[in-house]
Amino acid sequence: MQLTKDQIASANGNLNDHEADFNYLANKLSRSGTDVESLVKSLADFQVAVPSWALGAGGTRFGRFSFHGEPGNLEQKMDDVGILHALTQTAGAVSLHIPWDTPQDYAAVKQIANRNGIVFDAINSNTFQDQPGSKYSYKHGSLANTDEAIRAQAVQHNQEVVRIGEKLGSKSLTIWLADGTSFPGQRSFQKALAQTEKSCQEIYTALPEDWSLLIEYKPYEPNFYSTVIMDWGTSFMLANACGDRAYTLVDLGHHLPNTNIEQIVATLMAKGKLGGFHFNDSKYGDDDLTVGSIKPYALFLIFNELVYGMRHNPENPNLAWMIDASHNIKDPLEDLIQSLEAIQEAYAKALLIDQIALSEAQLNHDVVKCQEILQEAYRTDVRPLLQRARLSRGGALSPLAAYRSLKVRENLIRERGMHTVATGL
Ligand code: AOS
Ligand code: ZN
Ligand code: ZN
Repeated sequence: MQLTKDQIASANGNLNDHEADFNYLANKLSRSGTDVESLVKSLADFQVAVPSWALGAGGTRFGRFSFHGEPGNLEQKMDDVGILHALTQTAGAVSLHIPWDTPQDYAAVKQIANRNGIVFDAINSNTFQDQPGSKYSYKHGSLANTDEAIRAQAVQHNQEVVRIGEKLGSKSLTIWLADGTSFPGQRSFQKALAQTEKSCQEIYTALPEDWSLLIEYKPYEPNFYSTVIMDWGTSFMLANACGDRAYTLVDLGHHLPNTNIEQIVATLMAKGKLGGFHFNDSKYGDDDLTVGSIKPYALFLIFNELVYGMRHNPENPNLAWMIDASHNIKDPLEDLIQSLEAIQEAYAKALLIDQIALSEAQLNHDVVKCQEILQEAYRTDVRPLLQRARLSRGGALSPLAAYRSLKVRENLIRERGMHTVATGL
């Protein structure tokens, strides 16, 4: 199924209310010196990758409740991203996971991507599960395994993932490792780190010249005593040990409670080493909840640093943005629409911060003013700007309302059936 611009325009209906809301806000912002046109353009240009594993109902180890009309293969997953992009105009990329999404027919997959205006962003390897047909098990680790042959198998898998990504036009490889220990004494921390560094270097040196390596960190889970790449410092160290095109990837859910993620972002960008970003939200840990559903102010503060870094740290690469969430009870497409909207909202509010006034207030040690400046931006209802950005590209006034009124899920069920199972979930 594919949504046409005409269908979306008809779902949009009359735009008079939008015009009134937009003009009111645009006038207000212009009076305080905001260039509204360029702000809307920045929003329209901002694209976030949808991971192929987010399109089906994910679930937890306690069960998985399938969602009707889920995609059953890679082509259908790409169609789903196409639907999201048509409605939101901000999901113009997909992030594949190998081997879950190894294409059978590259030409067909690329054709669907082209038809929907979707590019292939960072590609993900998987050495946290044993794959059918592989010789060794990753039960006791992959890139950090004590056994050289197992490490070699994991390195080769990553190289194979790069070859697949090359055929699709990806330019970066994301590594997330489950390697770690569940019990004290289980493994030497120093040896595990040294082996991981060596394995990462092997992967890095075999990368094509225009590729980069993104190293994700996570403090715990699935191992509950230690994770080899536990924090940004470890990832940063490994990236430095690899070379210029290796970077740290920040996943919002991969921090211990109350960690100041915005400061981590600032630190990494100052050193030109923030390469990728996984969006989600959480109450406790790596909950992978809808972006902005729990801590929208924290997301705004993080975006403030991202915006600052994008303006002031030219040595930092363009970031690979991706939503990293799974869903147990919501329609995955509706959830992704909500996440995409929350990302845009936080970005728009961060763009509204009066940076000149803020740095002046900082120099004057006017702490109250500093807070007021941030909150002035945060309290602005930026939704008319988001609507304008979407409409400027032929998207929906309200993606969620259009999704429902165009009966997308009902159509997908008609096409695919009630009980489908997405691969890799
Ligand atoms: C795992 O917790 C990480 O967030 C990964 O980025 C990602 O969710 C995983 O690679 C999906 O398989
Ligand atoms: Zn992640
Ligand atoms: Zn995660």
